[in-house]
Amino acid sequence: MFKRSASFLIFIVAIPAIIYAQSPVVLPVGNVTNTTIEKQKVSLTTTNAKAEITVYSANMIRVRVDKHQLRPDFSYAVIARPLTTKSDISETADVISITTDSLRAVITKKPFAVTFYTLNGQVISQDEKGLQASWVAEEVTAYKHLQDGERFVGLGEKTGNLDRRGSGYTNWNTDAFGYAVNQDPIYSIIPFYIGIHHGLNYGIFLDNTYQSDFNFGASNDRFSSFAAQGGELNYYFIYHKKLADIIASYTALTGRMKMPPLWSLGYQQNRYSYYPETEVMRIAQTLREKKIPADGITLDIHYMDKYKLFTWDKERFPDPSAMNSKLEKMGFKTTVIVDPGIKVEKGYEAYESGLKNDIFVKYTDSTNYTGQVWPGWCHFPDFTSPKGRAWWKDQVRYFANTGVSGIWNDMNEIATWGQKMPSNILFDYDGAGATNKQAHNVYALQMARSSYEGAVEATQQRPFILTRAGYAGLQRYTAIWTGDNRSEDDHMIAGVRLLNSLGMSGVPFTGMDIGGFTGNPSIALYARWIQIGAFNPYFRNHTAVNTKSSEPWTYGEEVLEISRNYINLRYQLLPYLYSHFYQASQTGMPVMRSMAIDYTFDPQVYDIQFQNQFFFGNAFMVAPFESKEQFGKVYFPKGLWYDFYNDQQQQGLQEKIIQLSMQRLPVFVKESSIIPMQSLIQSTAELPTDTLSIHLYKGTVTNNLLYYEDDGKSYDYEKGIRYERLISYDPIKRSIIFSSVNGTFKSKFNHWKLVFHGFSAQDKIKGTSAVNAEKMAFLTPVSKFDPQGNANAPETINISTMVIGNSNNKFSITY
Ligand code: NBV
Repeated sequence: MFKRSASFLIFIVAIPAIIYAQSPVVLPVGNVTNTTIEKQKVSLTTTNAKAEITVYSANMIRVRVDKHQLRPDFSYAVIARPLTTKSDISETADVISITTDSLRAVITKKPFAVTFYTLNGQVISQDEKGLQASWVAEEVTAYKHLQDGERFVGLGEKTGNLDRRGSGYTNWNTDAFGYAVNQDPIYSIIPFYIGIHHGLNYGIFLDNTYQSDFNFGASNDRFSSFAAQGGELNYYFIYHKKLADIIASYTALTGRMKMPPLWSLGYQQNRYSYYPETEVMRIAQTLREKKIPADGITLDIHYMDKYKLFTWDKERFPDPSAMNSKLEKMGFKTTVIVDPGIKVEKGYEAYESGLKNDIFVKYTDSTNYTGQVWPGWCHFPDFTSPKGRAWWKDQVRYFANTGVSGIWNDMNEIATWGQKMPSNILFDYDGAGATNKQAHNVYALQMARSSYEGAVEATQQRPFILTRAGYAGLQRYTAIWTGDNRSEDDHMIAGVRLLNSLGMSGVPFTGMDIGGFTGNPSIALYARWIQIGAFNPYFRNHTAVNTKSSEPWTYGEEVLEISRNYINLRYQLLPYLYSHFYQASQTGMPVMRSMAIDYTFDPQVYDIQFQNQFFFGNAFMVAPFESKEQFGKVYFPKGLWYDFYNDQQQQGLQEKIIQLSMQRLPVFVKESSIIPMQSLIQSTAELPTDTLSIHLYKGTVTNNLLYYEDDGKSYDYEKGIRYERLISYDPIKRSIIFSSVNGTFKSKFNHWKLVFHGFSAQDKIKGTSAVNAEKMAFLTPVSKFDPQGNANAPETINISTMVIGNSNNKFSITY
């Protein structure tokens, strides 16, 4: 009896292994047969593979597995090398354990499987028993056990809900004109996501440029998985207690953005296309006449001579340098679009020099690949070759020489008519050689890199670079926008989620076409969209050819006033925004933040009613609603909240129904916030008054802001020519401390006006100057256009203020 049941047991246990081993198409990694341990790295041989586990930092472990010998290490995304860090690696007959200061990885040998634990033994992530990692033909997949209640966020520019549980995604850069709000894939890919369960969160970055597929429990209740159609299983596992630190580690690995030019944070007016020159000047002039602050004008494909790159249409733009310098004098910078396709045309300079330098991507028989785009049949520069990049860098000088300040990289998925670029196109891949299957997803990243490096070399200033497609690490070179959305309410809201997801995937400089690219928005939709746009990192207004113009005056007087109100606000908030961009450049923390970053373990944040609420920097919580809604439900996370427009206070951990109005976007300020603001300017070329207003919101939690300034255009800040000052609010000590200044840049502001919100007379604020009682308003009341009506009443706030001279020394305010 005993004997029988024992053999029965063995039989049950053995079944999966037998099926696996006999499966004609699934090749498992298999059992570990050999181990070599050196310092922070374990190299393994298994039945069917080679593997390498490296401690990258105390919080990051890299796993590489391939059917072959591991190839030389190369990545377009990763710029960091492993940090020397304490790690204990031990081995027994069954397992290898790696312990760092913050996590433990245990590799079982039979079969090869990895589990990541916290130091107190909680499972963070583990390979799914029985499946682990395996190949089906060239496709490699890692299967991770789906944890109870596990959520997934991030994965870059992906449609869908904030919590991606139950969904699957494909990573393949795709031209997705007028995409549906649930379409996948769209333009850009970043194979990095964050998993959340049982009060823990971790990140996984699959650094593999082939098409990859992520499954977060779609069509199964057992695993989450990530797969690549070729190449090695090469992923980085990141563990931190806070989600923000996972972003910091991920961006330490793949790089952070540098400071953008200040002007690029202003309002940017685009359309497909503004031409001829008189039309461009009319737009610029009207923005100034109507007092709509703006910094950027963008020229779409019609500036070129028959869409040929590095040319100007001589009739439409007879003297581009003169036009750009006129614009510059009016406080505008010009951005031009570039596409990768170089027209095949004898005698056309870019074509001839491309041929001469042999920089185009090729078929396997060494002929140049030809595909069709705007100019007709084209060849495409190989941005994965140093030679191709050098050529492009030389070409983009052309723009710098005509006074262009921004380069907008479009169609770089690569988009071609037919959208079926063959697989047998060869790329240099920095010497390693690759087919389109491996190189496709990094083409755009390398194009943006070439534009960025070319512009920096030509001007020695910070350029504004924009891309449509990309890959992990794109933040090092470029801003990104979400392509050809539609003028529909759900697109506006889906756009918010796209930007939030990009932010959690390491990209802080993001925007979307305000008003929608295809079609025409209603008046109310345009108004709501421009309000939301004022709280997007990249404030881009754009529309397609054959649609209504997208300038703020197109939608009537009321919308013009509403737009002006919010664009004005954006310009007044530039010191706050700029400080947050500096934070992004130092820590990777995005400017536009999903609530999941700071309130990761609050389930309400993922509720579909509230998942679109986002933070703009540390202080503002924005609740975007569709323009047709009369009422909206807002979720207030833990803490105390102020209504931005009237300072009404609201306790957190509550939902509240609010009345909506076309004139006003619901915005709330978190308690203890510190918000530096300047006087209104019409463009960043204009200096604000020399008083910086610092708004302080009384609260119960400590908070600080690193206030930042620099010259707004050069890289001198990297040499210390910057102005940094930490402002710390401590409600227990009842103090606000302004640290002494760090850096050698001289602030634009000689006076600091401290503006106290929520403080009362009993608070007895004490500083170096007297306290005054004042009233203020953030918005100008919108006129009532009916001649019978009166103007709308302003929403005012009672504040206390104190003006102090700005010296570089430390000082404090107490209350
Ligand atoms: O260059 C024209 C457009 C541009 O306006 C848009 O922003 C890009 O996403 N471009 C795509 C080419 C194709 C438009 C149908």
